[in-house]
Amino acid sequence: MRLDVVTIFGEYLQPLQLSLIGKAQAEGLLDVRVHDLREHTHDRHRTVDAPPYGGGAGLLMKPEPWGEALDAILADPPEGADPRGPVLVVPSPVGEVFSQRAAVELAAEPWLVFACGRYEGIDARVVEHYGTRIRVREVSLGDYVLNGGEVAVLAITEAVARLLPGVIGNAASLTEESHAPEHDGLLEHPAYTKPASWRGLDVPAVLAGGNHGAVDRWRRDQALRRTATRRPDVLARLDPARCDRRDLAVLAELGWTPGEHGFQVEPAAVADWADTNEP
Ligand code: JCQ
Repeated sequence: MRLDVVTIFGEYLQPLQLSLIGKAQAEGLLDVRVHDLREHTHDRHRTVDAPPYGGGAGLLMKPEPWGEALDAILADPPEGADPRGPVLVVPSPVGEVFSQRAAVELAAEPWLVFACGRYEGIDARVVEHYGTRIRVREVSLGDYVLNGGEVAVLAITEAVARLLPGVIGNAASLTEESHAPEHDGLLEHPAYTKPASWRGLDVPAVLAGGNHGAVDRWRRDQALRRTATRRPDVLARLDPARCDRRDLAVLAELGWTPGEHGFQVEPAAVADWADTNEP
């Protein structure tokens, strides 16, 4: 997979040389190329920013350096590129929320281009223009603001690259994790290792009891409870058809009832959760 990253802070992408992503690059599974946007300016100050039309705080990124930088990248496709070209990924607080599903979709692409905005963002015509030439995805990591797209690119790249064949040795560690479809989208159960007792806290006895059926059931209960309390939005989308009687009993105890497509709870629980999680 080829990844081109356009940024004014190339040093921010240095962590991609480390650990599994660095190893994947050394092994030729991944080809990451970082491009300095300022190489596509033509004034003595290498200007990439300007004030917004219509007024307002801060500066925007001018479109011309972006046009030159992205055109140069598009003119140099990797072997085996999709005829539609790369997907242009633009981290942005106003993008679609990034997810494991989006990571799986991007991992199926042979070529991704990332555009790292800074200041108050990039002139809107850049996304508008490239949207007529290639596939563009504006992607948010969540409802908070970063100083630029670079840290988002690190996160997205890690989520995508670890799905590539050969990047993670143990394929089971990919399917046994939170957000894997076979977990019905539930959060993962808590996990424990040695010692059996630590600072007065004991590992739940069922986990050391050797009864695999009981372990599976305990883990499912914990996953349901965790999801209900921490992510009511996720629990609301749980498919009742994938729940057994015990699941329904655990959820009923927490105030959740099955409906046509998902689950419902006393509205107060969702309001409480929003109060603590939304600005
Ligand atoms: C990503 N959640 C927040 C900041 C403007 C493209 O325009 C801009 C990009 C950024 C960087 O991304 C984020 C972000 N997910 O702040 C401002």
